[in-house]
Amino acid sequence: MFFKLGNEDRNSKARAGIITTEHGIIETPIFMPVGTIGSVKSVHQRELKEDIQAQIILGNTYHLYLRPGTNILYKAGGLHKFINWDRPILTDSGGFQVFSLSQTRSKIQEEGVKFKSHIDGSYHFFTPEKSMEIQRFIGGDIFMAFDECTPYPCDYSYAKKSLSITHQWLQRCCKWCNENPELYGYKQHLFPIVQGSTFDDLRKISAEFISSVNADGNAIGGLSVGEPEEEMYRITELVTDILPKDKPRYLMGVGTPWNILESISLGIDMMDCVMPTRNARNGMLFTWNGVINIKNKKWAEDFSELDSKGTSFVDHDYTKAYLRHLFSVNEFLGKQIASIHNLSFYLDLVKTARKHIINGDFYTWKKSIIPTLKTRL
Ligand code: PRF
Repeated sequence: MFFKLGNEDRNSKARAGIITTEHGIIETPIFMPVGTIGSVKSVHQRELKEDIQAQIILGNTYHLYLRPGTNILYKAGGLHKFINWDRPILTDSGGFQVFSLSQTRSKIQEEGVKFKSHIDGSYHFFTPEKSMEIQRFIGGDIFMAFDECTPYPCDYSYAKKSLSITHQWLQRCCKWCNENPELYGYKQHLFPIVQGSTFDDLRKISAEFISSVNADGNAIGGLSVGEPEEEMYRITELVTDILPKDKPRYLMGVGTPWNILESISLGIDMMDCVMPTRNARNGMLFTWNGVINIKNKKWAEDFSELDSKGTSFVDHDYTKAYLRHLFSVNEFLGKQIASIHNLSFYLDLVKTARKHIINGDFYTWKKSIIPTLKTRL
């Protein structure tokens, strides 16, 4: 069985479960570190596994297709072998990155999307079939349908037209997958993506259509793209109320520690975001006591350990004053320490949330902890 639903919280829609893939199990709710181009930026695979205890990481079709390309990935025996990561991998389909990174406005047609590489300006054309083919070469345990993530704000007529294309693309993805088996001898699970911007009726149509495909898991896209947080929560709940209960639900590109807890509370099982790593590289640390900007002068002579409640070795081996120094002289090690810290915190956050779901007190715990998590230290 791919997903086993375990405890359900009585006072919220939070649930604990287990996903089983051929590269190992994933205990949900889970946060998935983003490893866009075959590396979680500035973190070794060994640290990811042993220290951060990541259970699954992400890769991106758009980036891996441009570099190193499918030929090298295939010769390596797939992404797991290429990067020496033997736990599960999920790949995003490329659509979202095409829109956010391509040099010119990428052109979407029913057939697919034309885009200009952000690396050398060369032109490329992605179709749902092409995205599936690249994701077969990458060999992720979970891979995503090709979709369009609508921008925010988005007018109704555009969102409606875009949704219809995303749904047609899903059917083409499914057809291609049925006709083209896996390359590396293990199963890849295709997740379709609900879109529909912030329009209730479109989201409802999309969630019903996506559910009817009967995939092993389902995703919610098109959120956390600039809309107010309340809108994001409202749409997430509307969609999780429709998606099947016995399949994992993945909210794409979310978010802050409090977004993560609120999403879990609305019935989300999987999340990913560049925030813990990207913000770490800019000196922002998320902790159980609140948010720290380590570049701030106030830490210059603070010789207390980085995070007394932290689970990672960096939290106890280094002081705030030392990390601030590393940032002020722009040493690589500063970004490395901050990234390991933030990812360890995010993984600890979802692990603790899971414990509270199992204990039956998730809702009160979440409510009491969020104001502290948001505090600026
Ligand atoms: N679609 C895909 N990937 C995504 C998104 C989406 O809508 C988002 C939106 N937050 C992040 N990553 N394919």
